[in-house]
Amino acid sequence: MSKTDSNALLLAALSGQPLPRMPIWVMRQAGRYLPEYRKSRKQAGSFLKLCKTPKLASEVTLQPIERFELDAAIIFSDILIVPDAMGLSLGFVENEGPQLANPLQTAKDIAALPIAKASDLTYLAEALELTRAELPSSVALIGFAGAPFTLACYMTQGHGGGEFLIARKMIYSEPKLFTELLAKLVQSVVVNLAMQAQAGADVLMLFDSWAMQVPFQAGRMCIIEPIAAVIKLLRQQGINQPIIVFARGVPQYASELVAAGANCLGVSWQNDLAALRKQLGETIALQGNLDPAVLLSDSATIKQAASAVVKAHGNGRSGKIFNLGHGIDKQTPPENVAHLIKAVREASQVG
Ligand code: 1CP
Repeated sequence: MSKTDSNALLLAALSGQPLPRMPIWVMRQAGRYLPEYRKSRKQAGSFLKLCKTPKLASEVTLQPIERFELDAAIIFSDILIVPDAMGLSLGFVENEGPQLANPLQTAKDIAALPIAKASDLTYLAEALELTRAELPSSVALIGFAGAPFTLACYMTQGHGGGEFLIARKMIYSEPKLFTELLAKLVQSVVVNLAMQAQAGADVLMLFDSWAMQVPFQAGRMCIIEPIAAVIKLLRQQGINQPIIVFARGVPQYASELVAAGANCLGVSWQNDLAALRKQLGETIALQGNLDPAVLLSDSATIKQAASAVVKAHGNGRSGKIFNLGHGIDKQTPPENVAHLIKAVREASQVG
């Protein structure tokens, strides 16, 4: 098959066209499980330097594409660059992870919070431009952002770990203030994603990685409405790229996310993709959902588990994209990704 056909593959899957096989990419495919990533990271000196230096971010984005037959590249960046651009100052503590130096503590902090400006994220636009110029036309380029609720979790707590109790408390004690914060994040995410679309991203993805921390009665306020607003504003600006929404661990919101305008839903590994397909009918593309733990096993196990996921996607007409159900683990042997890609190609081949 020619490379150009393969390019059509991820985008064709997103628009529900018939495909010769299922496209595949891997969440966090550029990262610590790759020795070449660890080398670039060491050379850059820090994770942030890697994110903020377009040439290095682009180099790292391309590494998994050079090594494996993947159908998409996801730009190397982080969801926390948006809070950084809003003045919270992102740092990275070795062996601990990302930290925001100025987390939001008072109503005044939230009132004073600016909307992110594209001019503070030009390094990301440049990284996308460099990457699109280098990528084979066979490979789609994915831009991404954190969804408003997940960003609010980090912006109130200042770091990962824990259960984001500050954000969860605010849902009950200061719902108006929390909604105000989410509204500012909607605007900032739109600025960021519109910029990425203009810089060459073929597909946009929203990560609501902590959606499962939302109490059920606040699902509309925290997840559905902010995501619907982001999609609506992007479409109003004429941004037509397909949008993948990965709201982790909350299949109960699938129908509402379809109604919100998502073109594809990412499915977590804990959730039943076949049941979701049945529930949603042939209205939308689904992406997922192999457990990343499978990639710590052996080629026979990978083959079996991969075919089960291909089967779960079913024989319907609507879009099917193979991926993990969350990010790849840093202990994954790289050769297991090659085994996975081979297994998915074999299991999903038509005819
Ligand atoms: O080299 C290192 O030690 C840094 C580890 C690392 C990497 C490789 C971080 C810090 N971010 C990234 C890259 C990254 N982050 C990508 C790369 C593109 C790819 O997929 O190849 C993406 C898509 C993200 C997005 C991201 N960052 C999310 C959403 C996706 C998810 O996994 O749910 C989240 C929640 C983050 C925050 C973040 N950044 C880094 C870490 C370790 C974390 C998690 C912090 C925590 O909650 O403990």
